[in-house]
Amino acid sequence: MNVHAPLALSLLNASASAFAADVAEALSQHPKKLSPKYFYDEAGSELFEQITRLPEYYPTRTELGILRSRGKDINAIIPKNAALIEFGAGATTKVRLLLDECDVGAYAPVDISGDFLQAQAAELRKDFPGLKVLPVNADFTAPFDLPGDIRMMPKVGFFPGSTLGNFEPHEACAFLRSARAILGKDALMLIGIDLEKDEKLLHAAYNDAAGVTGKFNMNVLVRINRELGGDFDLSAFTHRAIYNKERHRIEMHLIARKPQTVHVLGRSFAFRAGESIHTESSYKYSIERFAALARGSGWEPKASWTDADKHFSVHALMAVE
Ligand code: AVI
Repeated sequence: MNVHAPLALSLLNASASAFAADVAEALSQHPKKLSPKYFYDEAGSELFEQITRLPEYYPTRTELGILRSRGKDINAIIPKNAALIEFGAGATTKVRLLLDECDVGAYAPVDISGDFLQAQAAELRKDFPGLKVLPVNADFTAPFDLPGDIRMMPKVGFFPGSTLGNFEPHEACAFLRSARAILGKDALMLIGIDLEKDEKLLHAAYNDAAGVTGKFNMNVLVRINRELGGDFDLSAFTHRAIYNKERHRIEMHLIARKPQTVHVLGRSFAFRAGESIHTESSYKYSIERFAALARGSGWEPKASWTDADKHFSVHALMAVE
């Protein structure tokens, strides 16, 4: 028998019971609110990849454009033979742009999905034969140990995609502080942040004409039905994304089309017609507000780059002693 199987099973059970506990709490609250981290099962991750290719969803291609055009400037800032540590590991398109342009000696992607991580690492080793690829199987929002091989190398964190925008401001601050502690004292951090802009563009990006974002949002109900024995009637809910100007964030909601009672984990949860489950916030920053957040979280802004329309930004931060 594989000696790691019991550990893997207990981790699986632990994450299943965390999902169960969070859903039970989310559906008992007023207003009902669930963490966006539960979007990303296999189907949800695939739907997110589709979102990144939608004509209305500007963030991914705009950030890629910045990384492509500013590769030389980024290389000028980062130390030679650095270790690049990516927080979360999705498609490798973005990191490949950095690896093509910058003098990086090692790459350590950190992600909770071990299989996916190993597959991505194998591809990168083939394409960048001189690069040490050292995947770390861990939850990047909690403290984790860096691989011993990079202990003596200068560290550069990489957190693209404006994933920080899906954290509440206090969580964003806690993440940046934790990243500062993990990376150490002379570290740099490269981070992609979506910017405030015309509400119409934001609205279109999160209410796409093809309905992919709606499917992505609704997938969390599919997941609750499958994994927690839920009986959500998907046709009785609808996707809505609105811009909350005061709080500088797009909010995604699932709205009950009619009064109903849903059963999950053997418990009943009542919905009024029009009642919402708030499933995600996507915070949009100005350059100044992001710089203030960074300064309050152990980092000093060193440089920032945007596209010509100022839709998206990439920041280089320096760890403060
Ligand atoms: C992953 N994250 C940065 C995306 C965003 O734009 O907030 C998730 C997303 N939600 C709806 N569309 C994309």
